[in-house]
Amino acid sequence: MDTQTPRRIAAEDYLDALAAHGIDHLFVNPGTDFAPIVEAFARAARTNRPVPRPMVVPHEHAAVAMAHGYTLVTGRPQAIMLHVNVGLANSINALIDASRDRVPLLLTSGRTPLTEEGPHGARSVYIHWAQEMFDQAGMLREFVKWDYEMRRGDQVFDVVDRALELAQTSPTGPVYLSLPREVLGEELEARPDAPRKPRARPQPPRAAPGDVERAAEWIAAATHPLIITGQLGRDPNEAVLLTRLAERFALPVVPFNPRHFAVSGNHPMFQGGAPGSLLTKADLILVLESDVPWIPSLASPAANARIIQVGEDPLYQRYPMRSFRSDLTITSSLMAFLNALEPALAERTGPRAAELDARRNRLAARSAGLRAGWAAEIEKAGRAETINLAWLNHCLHAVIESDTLVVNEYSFRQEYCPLDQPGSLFSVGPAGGLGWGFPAALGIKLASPDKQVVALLGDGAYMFANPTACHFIAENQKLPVLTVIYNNALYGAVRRATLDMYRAGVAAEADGRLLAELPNPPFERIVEAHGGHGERVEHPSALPAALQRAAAAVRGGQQALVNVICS
Ligand SMILES: Cc1ncc(C[n+]2csc(CCOP(=O)(O)OP(=O)(O)O)c2C)c(N)n1
Repeated sequence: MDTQTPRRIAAEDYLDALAAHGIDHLFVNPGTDFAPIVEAFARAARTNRPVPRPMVVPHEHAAVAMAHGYTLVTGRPQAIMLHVNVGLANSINALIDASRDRVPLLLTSGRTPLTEEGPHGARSVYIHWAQEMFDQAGMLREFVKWDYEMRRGDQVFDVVDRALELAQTSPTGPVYLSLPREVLGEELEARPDAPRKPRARPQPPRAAPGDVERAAEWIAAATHPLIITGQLGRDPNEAVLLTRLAERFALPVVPFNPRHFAVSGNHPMFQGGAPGSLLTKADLILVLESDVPWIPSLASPAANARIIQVGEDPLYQRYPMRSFRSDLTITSSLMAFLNALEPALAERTGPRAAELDARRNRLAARSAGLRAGWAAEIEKAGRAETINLAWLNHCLHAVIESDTLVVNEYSFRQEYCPLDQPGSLFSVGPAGGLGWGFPAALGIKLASPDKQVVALLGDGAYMFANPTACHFIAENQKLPVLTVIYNNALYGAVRRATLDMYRAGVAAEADGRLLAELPNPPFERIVEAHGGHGERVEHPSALPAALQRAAAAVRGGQQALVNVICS
């Protein structure tokens, strides 16, 4: 036997299996459980075998959110490996975001060695006893579609196939695999070289023709239709198709807490992010991939309005409670539904062109009125002494280019900063686990190195992101992102919630600020410590130039942060 060639170990099969599934990156935060993975990467480098690129991310939350961002752009799931139960625990906030955002990911962590002595890889350090759990996956089972433990080295390919086919099957989402180090380190018998044939996957669901006909019938018969979107636009083609339908059939669109670009803020059918009177006046509401299409405690559709809900999992089966009315519930991918809806609607609305023209004009006038109001707000904001949300968004518009990708963790508004490109917006998922925006922006930049990536974050959201870890990655992995902090020195949402519930309460005497006020440190110096360009801006007139300088630094390959002190 050639003593120079060590026997193949299961960790090598594991990396091969990931590569065979098109996984480009393994985002890692390592520990004592990683030795076979390190060995497998070293062996792959020596033989030039194609394996995913390992990237050390110095916080587990950031590792998962980076993978999340990367997958949003590419559509391809990535893999993450963390250190046993403790590293895994650090990632759960980001996992909840990915899960509720239905992002397919392969989340893995080591498992402390099972054996106390004996086999190669048995326990060898003090922590190996206390890190064992009765049910390591139990802490995250609710947020994954499937979990499993790798039990045999010769089963690696089958397990990885199973994990990734489930993650990518509608409704898509994260899966979890635990990897005991003895199993990863198992020496394998030679395996046959025959190429593995990929297993056929089921297609995303398609609306039944009868349901499309009924939906078209109802939409065509409506006088005051309304479309509410949530996740629509993850596939940019959905936004293209929706825009065409909205225009052709005079359908107003309200992207309500949108996660992606659904329609341009410049389009006359865009009616703002808050439905206002459109919701209560509508006689037909088409809900497209929205888990929460309105807030019932604030406003609800009229009793006689017909509601159609469409989505790949329109009941949101993993939500314990959700009771939005529906008269027609359709399980379908949006592309399949909208493509089928267009001809069905055309057939029914053909003879009513004049009626549609009148509605189109009415909606365009409404939209122009809204736009005039937003412009007036911006104009007033520019004359103020302090910066507000409208002014920040407006100034941001000047640095947004046709290929810019905007990452939003709370403060972005198309009303003041209209976008034009489908696929240009990525917002924090519906669970709102904060800290997502900065690392997601890094993953988005990793997936789109030639595009400008701008992350708009609250000061709270920025601190939840483990900013030092994120700036470290930006510098270390050469991922220059422009981070703009809407810094109100406050957990604004917490204050609003207090005032909503206790406007006449004692807490209101302190303006609801108790537990919501934050210190206001010089965040711009944190980026400087990582080789970046930092700016602090306090006056509205100084903001445009500061953003331009920061954008120029990013174009030059430097990460940048603008700390915008807001009212
Ligand atoms: C991980 C996590 N912890 C706590 C919260 C609760 N929370 C919701 S909004 C918010 C305030 C966020 O502050 P900031 O990002 O500055 O935005 P602002 O509300 O001031 O606009 C907090 C703490 C959360 N959503 N996620």
